[in-house]
Amino acid sequence: MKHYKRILVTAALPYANGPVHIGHLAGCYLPADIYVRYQRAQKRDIKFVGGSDEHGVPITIRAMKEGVSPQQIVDKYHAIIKDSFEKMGISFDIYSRTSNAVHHHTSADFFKKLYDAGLFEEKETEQYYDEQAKVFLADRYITGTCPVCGNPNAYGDQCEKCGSALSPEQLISPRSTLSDAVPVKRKTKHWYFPLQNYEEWLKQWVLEDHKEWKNNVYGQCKSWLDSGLQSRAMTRDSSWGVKVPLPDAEGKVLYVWFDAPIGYISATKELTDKWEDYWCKEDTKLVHFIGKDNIVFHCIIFPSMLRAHGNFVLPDNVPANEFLNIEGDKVSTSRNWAVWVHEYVKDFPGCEDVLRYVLCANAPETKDNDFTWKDFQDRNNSELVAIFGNFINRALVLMHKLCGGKVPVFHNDIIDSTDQQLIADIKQAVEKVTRNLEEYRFREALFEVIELSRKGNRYMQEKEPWIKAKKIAEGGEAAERAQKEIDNCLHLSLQLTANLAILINPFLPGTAKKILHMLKVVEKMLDWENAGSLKLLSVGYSLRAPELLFRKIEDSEIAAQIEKLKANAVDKATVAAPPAEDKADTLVLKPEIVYDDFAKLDLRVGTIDAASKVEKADKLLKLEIDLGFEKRTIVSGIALHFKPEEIVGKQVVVVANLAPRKMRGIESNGMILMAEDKAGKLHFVKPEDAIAPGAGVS
Ligand code: B3M
Ligand code: ZN
Repeated sequence: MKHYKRILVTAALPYANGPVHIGHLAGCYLPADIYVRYQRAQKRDIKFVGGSDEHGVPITIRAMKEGVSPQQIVDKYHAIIKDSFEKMGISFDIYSRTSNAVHHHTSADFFKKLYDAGLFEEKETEQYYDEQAKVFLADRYITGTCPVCGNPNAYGDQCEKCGSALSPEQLISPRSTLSDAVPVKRKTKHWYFPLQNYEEWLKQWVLEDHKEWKNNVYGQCKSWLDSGLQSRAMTRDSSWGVKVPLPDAEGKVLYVWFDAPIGYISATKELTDKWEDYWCKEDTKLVHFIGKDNIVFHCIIFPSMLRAHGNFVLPDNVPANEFLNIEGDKVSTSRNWAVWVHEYVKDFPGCEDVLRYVLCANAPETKDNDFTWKDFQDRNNSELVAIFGNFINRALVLMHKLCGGKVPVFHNDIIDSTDQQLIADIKQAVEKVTRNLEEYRFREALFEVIELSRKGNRYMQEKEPWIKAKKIAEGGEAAERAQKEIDNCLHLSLQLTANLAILINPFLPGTAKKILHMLKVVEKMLDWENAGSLKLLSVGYSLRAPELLFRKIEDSEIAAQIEKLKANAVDKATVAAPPAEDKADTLVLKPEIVYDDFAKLDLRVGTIDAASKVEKADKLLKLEIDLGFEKRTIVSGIALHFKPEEIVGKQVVVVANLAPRKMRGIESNGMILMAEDKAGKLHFVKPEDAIAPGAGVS
């Protein structure tokens, strides 16, 4: 193992075009924070940097749609995001933003250095431009008439009516979907970074030298490298972003994925004059915490940029998590299927540690995982309250009752095997927690801490100090012995409590603080080197009265959250996936199912008899579908993709046994299957030749 002198931890810079949800926390901010708090307790030289990613197309489009400036958008969300992190105890040493001047300089200089070294390819291409919105248009932002079938609403890359693959050039009378203006062709020049030149080096560096990376990370890198890398444009035509630092680059900015990771460097610069120690010295351990959709950028593209630049260290590890689903469904910001952090902290004040606990205990470390409110409640009530909190509370209450409010002496002469077992358990737990934390297995580490408190409860149960207390009244030798046994039990239980404070601190820092307060000890006690010690509290020291660490969470609170989630969600069928711009392709399948799961679906061919817009719902169409044996009303979220009159007569595949559901007051009886292409456009799934409606599909 390499010896490192200092550690630099980064957590992905969230886009400042919306608030953060619990999936973000579970994906990278919480694990990063746990790791950092642990390393700080180890007294290592560590810095934790983050900030908002304030550039990129989604931000400019959002600004355009809301009729405000991009700066107004990022100002708003940067403040909300920063506040959410603070409230949740994500302890960045700096939380910066990429619209800062230092970042603009740093990323422009980075680009210039690669440019001067001749490491970019310059290419000129022709692209459609919207003169009104003043932006170049990606294919999916252009519509026009299909040259094949005459459909007036074909997209720049495909006609949905006849299925022809198109390019924007082929559209008759093309229009911009942003402003409805007629787009014009413009030549545009961009600078491409030839990733293929780094392929051989990457294969060695990732696939050979970093076999220890998590399977999900290593696997994704391998599949990118196996399919071959290509040049990637590192500039965009836009007025929002870091200006390309070249004389002939008016209206060009750096591609958001070029500048954003350099934001880690800029933030470190802002944080400390010694930033070069962290970025340029080989004995720095650089760790990027990210979600799985950012893997290629952090493991392939950014390292290639760093290598091309030459002055900087490369990441030692990129412990990316998978996704956290909510109540069985993928988080979707456009559908508002999410638990927002700024709302959680308002709804559950004082329960920040509970969310930290649940998200870590259930972290999507190796596969996608599900957050449910029921699980949240169960983990709080039956783990935090009933095990961890209960043990500490018992230890303190009994100490006050049976030992006069002071730490009792430990009588070595009567130590027994139960005591010895507990002592061994403490030492072993410390080792396991430490190893798991070092190796980024936060779930397991947390599990070991809770296990240890469970053992504390068992110990107490076996020792039964409350029964022994009855003997004291009897007086004599038996009473003396009983008091000694009580002393030993509570002495060890209190030392265990102090140890639990140290071990839980990286995960639940607020809880660790509360324990410190009860034990009347200073924060220094939380230093990791104290973990495993049985001399953390001195004999005769008087402690405060216990206060409850966690409160019970009631059924009504959970019901209210589930209700809120469902009420605020836009129906799934009504929203197409957000544009895939600035996202890596996800190569990951849903978990395997058995045939029986599939066989539960009753799929039928239907014919659309009628279609009409649903009032006050831009995205919904009300469809009357003929299933042969009956007619059905189905509400479908395809209105942005199809005009009602275009789809009458089309055949579709219907999920015919889906439970009915009300949308905008209309009962929808089933749903229709649609395929979604990369650009987020929808296509009908239908039999190749027209057949009688009602036919089963399997
Ligand atoms: N803003 C993408 C995201 O939030 C991006 C991360 C940048 S990290 C340098 O998924
Ligand atoms: Zn067509």
